[in-house]
Amino acid sequence: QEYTAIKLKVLEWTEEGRKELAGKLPESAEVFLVAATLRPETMYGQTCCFVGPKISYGVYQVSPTQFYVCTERAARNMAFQGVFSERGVFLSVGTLQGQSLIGTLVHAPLSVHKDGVRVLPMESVLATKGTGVVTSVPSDSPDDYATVKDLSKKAEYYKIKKEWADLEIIPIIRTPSYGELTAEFLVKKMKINSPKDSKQLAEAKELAYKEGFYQGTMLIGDFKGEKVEKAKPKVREILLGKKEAFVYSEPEGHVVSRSG
Ligand code: ZZB
Repeated sequence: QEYTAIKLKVLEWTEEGRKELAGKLPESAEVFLVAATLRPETMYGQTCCFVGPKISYGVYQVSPTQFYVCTERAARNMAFQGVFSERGVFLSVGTLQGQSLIGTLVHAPLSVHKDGVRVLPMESVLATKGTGVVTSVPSDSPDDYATVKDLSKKAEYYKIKKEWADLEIIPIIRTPSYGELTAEFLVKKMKINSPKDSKQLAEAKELAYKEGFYQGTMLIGDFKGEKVEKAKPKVREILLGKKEAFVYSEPEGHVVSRSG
C-alpha cells in the first residue's frame, strides 16, 4: 500500500504534551504529526486529526530540528524508505500516549481551516496500519463524519471542547450519486448512528472511494472543475513539492503463506 504521509505541524501542545517533551527537543524544533492518507485530493477539507487514545506514539528525529510523531512500527518502516538520515535507524526522543495528544493544535496542509485543527480521539484507529495518525475529512470519509458527529454530541464524555469537533465541513468533491457531501449522504442513507457501526461504515467507505475516484469532480483548490482521477496525483505532487508530505509505503496487511 502506498500512502501519502501528510505532515501536520504542531502549533500548540497540550499541557501533558509539553510536560512530556520538556527538555527533550531543541529550542527551534518543528514537530509534525504524520497522517497516512490514500486521498490527498481531499486535504482541503481536513477539520481535525485523529489519534487512538490508547496508542503509544514516538517522537522521531528526522533532522537536527525536525521531528515526526507516529507509531514505532511506522517509524521502523520509514527508516528503510530514506525518511530519516541513516538507513534502518530511527531515534525516538520521547513517547506520548494518544490521550495526551488530544487537544493539540496542528496546521493541516491545504486545509481551508488556516488557523489549525485539533487532535481528537478515534477509537477505531489501528496501531497496525499507516502511521497510527489519521487526518479527518468528514465531507468525504464516512468514518470521519460519524466520528466528528459523535465527538460533538458527547464532547463532555470525551473531555474535549465541542467546538474542536464542530469545524465547518466544506464540500470538496461533487459526485452524481451522492452530491457534494458524500460522507454525510451515505451515513444518513445507510442510517449509520455511531462510529461503532463498523460493518456499515466499511461498506460506506467502499462506495465513497469508488464514486469519488471514478465520478468525482473537484469543487475547490488548484484543480477545481477537474475530475478527481486527474486531480489526485497533481494535488499529491503539490504536497510533496512543498515538503508538506512524503511517500510512505507498507507491505499489505495479510500474511501470504508460502508453505503450500
Ligand atoms: C484522509 C481521507 C479522506 C481518507 C477521505 C479516506 C477518505 P483503507 O481505506 O482502509 O486502506 N486510515 C489511515 N490509517 C489508519 C489507521 N491506522 N486506522 C484507521 N484508519 C486509518 O485506509 C486508508 C484510509 O483510512 C486513509 O485515507 C485514512 O483516511 C484512514 F475522504 O485519509 B483517509 C472513503 C474514504 N475517504
